[in-house]
Amino acid sequence: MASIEIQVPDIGDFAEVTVIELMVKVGDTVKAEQSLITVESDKASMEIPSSHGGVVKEIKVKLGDKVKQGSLVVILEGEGAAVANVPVAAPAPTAAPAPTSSEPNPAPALVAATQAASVSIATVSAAPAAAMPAHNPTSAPVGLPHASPSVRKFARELGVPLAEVKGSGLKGRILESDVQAFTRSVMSGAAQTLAGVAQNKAGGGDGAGLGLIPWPVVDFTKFGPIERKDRPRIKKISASNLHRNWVMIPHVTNHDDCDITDLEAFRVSTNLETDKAAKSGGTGVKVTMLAFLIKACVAALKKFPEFNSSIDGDQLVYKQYFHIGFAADTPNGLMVPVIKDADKKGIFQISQEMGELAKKARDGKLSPAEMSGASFTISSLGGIGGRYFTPIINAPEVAILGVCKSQMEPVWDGKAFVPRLMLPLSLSWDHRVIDGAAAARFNVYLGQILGDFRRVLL
Ligand code: CAO
Repeated sequence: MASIEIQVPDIGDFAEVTVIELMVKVGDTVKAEQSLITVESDKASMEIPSSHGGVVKEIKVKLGDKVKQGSLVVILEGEGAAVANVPVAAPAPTAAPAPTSSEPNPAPALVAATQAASVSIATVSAAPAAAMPAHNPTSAPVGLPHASPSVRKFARELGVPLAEVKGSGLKGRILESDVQAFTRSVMSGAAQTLAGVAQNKAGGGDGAGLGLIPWPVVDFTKFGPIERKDRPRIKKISASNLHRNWVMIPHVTNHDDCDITDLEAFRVSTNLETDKAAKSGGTGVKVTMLAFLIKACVAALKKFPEFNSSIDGDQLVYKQYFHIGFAADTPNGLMVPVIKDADKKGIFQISQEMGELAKKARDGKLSPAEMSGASFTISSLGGIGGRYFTPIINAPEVAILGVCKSQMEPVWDGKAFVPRLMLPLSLSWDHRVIDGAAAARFNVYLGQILGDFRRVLL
């Protein structure tokens, strides 16, 4: 093994430059032409490359040092004869490096990014380019980011908006470690890019995060009179949740019909009894179809436990509790109160709690605790109308049941068409957890229970 001294080459017009970045550390293996340090004059920054390959034995400069042509930069341990004082080639300032990682090695040895070059880099970064991740900053950087060409290239390859990265180097210079830290914090959700913030503000998103074309910006007044109103706070919160759930969960919806003729007759007769009892001092709690649906879903969730689960990394969390959320339409927007421990409650108790929670929701008085902890949700449009719809799963749940208005329909009983009250069901499920066959079985089983509620006891 021979020691090889790497020195600052002829750097043209610059008598003395400052070391602003160390790009290797002792023990690193470097290749010939790999950049070792970045230096800066008042006009340009340059990377000093190695003339040889080898392992870094000693670094002879530190941040802030003034160096000039011939200054010793590092000592390498490498194969072959020791080559001392070999000047690397003269600096060859280039324009902005090509925006792809396949750019040729900078020849002959030095890459200088002048301020003018930086401008063109910034321009390239802001425009979508085929070979690099699209980044659409919503505001142009004020003052150019202070970073070496290699850090710019690194940021460009990752699609990191350099103007948004805080530099920890000398005079706020952005180092490779700053770009890495920025990327880590965005990936972990601790920070957001300006483009991400704008996307959230837009509600529909600007499409940049998904690689979509931008959301159309239309001057509606060109087409007719308009009125603008602020979106209610609850609608904005539920919009963000719905958008995330729609985008992140691979939804599939299975539609089915079930026969609730006997159940509805039972419900109506029960309510008549309740009315009579109320007249002589009874509780007067009216039972609703939704309460029966909650109870029937609990039975189906017990039979198909993956519908009562949540994804947690590589694991599936099977909940042994049955807290059922139900969508409630309120003047302020959609709210989802939760019936806790529905498996331990009877139809009357569930109906009563539902009535109280729905009223609180409409009055805007639901507490966060009353809206949290659901393991499955039901969205019923039965009191309104419609046939089928595709409900959006309420993350981190993995399924939701949509119910529409029951109708009398002619059903073939093998000999004749008979009038039966049919309830349309729409079950949306997360295909990462549930398969189509399981979803079809869930709906069939639910239909069997609603068709003959005695099955709940089995
Ligand atoms: N088929 C036919 N009729 C039905 C029915 C069904 N599936 N479900 C309820 N009904 C009837 C009820 O029997 C009731 O009739 P009566 O007054 O004659 O008894 C009437 O419709 C009104 O019921 P309701 O909607 O007030 O009560 P509910 O228990 O069915 O629902 C609640 C309560 C809070 C869920 C409901 O008021 C509500 O807000 N629904 C909308 C939910 C929603 O917005 N979902 C969409 C979410 S996605 O945007």
